Amino acid sequence: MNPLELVELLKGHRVFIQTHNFPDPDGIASGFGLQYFLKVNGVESEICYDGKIDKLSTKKMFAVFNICAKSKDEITDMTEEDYIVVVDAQKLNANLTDFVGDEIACIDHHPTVKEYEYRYKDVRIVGACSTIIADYFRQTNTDLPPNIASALAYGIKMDTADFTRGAYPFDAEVFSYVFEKADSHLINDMYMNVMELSDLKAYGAAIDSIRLHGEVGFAKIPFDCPDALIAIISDFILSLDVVTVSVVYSMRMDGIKFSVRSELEEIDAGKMIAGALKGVGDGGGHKGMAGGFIPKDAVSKLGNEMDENIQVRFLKQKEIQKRAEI
Ligand SMILES: [Mn+2]
Repeated sequence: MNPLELVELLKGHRVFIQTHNFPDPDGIASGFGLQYFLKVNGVESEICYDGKIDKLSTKKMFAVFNICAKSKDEITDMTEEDYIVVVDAQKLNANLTDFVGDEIACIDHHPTVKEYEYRYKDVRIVGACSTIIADYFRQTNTDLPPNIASALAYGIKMDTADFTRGAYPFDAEVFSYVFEKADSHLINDMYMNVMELSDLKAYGAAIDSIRLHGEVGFAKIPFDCPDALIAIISDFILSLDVVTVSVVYSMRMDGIKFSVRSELEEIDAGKMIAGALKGVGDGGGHKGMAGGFIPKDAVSKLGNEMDENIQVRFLKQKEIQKRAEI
C-alpha cells in the first residue's frame, strides 16, 4: 500500500488512531509513529484506546518519547463522521472496542480472523506493527525525528522479544533504518527502572510459594496482580532450568487468574488450561502460552485444599497429553 493514499483519504476529516485495548509498546509506538507521519503530511490526529495501561514499562513510554494518547473515558466528543485508523489490531476482534467513529483504515501485522472492508488496509505478517509504520517513513523518505525513531525501534524490539519471537528479515531491515535515526539513550532509558516495588512483592510471593512436580512449576501470588505481571512471572518461573511447564496464579477479589507456559512440544498450554479448569472456570490460548480464570463463586468447588486441587487438575492434563503422544 502507498501510505500517501491513506493521507489523501483522511484529509478534511477528524482522525483518531485506535490501538488494541490495553495497548502494549508496539501498539503505542505504531500509533505514535503514524500520528507523526500524518502530521507532516498535513493531517492532525489523536491516539486513543480502551482499557488501562497497567504496565510500568508501557506507561514510561509516554514520558520518554513524549506521547499523548486518550483512554475511552477521555474521549467524549467522537462522532459517527469521524475517521478511525486501527493499528496493531483489526475491527471485529475481541481486543478492539467498537468506538462510535468509522473504522476506514487498518494497519496491522496479525492474521485476519474476521474480514472487514476498509478503504485502506495494510496487513502484513511481520514481527511488529511498528515495522510497517517505520517502513512508511522509509518508503516516502519522510523525515524521522529521534524520539519517533526511538519509539518505533523500541516497539519492534518489544514485539519481537529482541528478534527471538516471530521476527522476519524485513523487521531487521526496517529496524536498521530506524535505529540509525534513533537516540539510543532514549531506547536504553526504557530498560531502566521499569520494575515497581509491587512487582517485586509479586515475584517474592511467587518464589516463596513455588512447588515443583517433576518439570511442572506452580506458583501462587496470594493477592491481586495485573494480567501482564502474572504473565511475566510465568515466563520467569519457566526460565528455571528444571521447569518446562509453568502455572502461575493470582488470588483476585473476583476470582483466580492463571497464566500457563509450556516449552515442551508435546504439551499444549492452551489445551492444558482448558482441561484443568473445566467445570470451575475457563481457559485457553496457544501451545506455548495460555491464560484462564476461575470466578469467585466457583472457587469453593476447589475445596479446602485449593492449591493441591489446582496442582492435581493441571498434572492430570499433562498426563492425558503425554499419553496421547505415545
Ligand atoms: Mn504488535
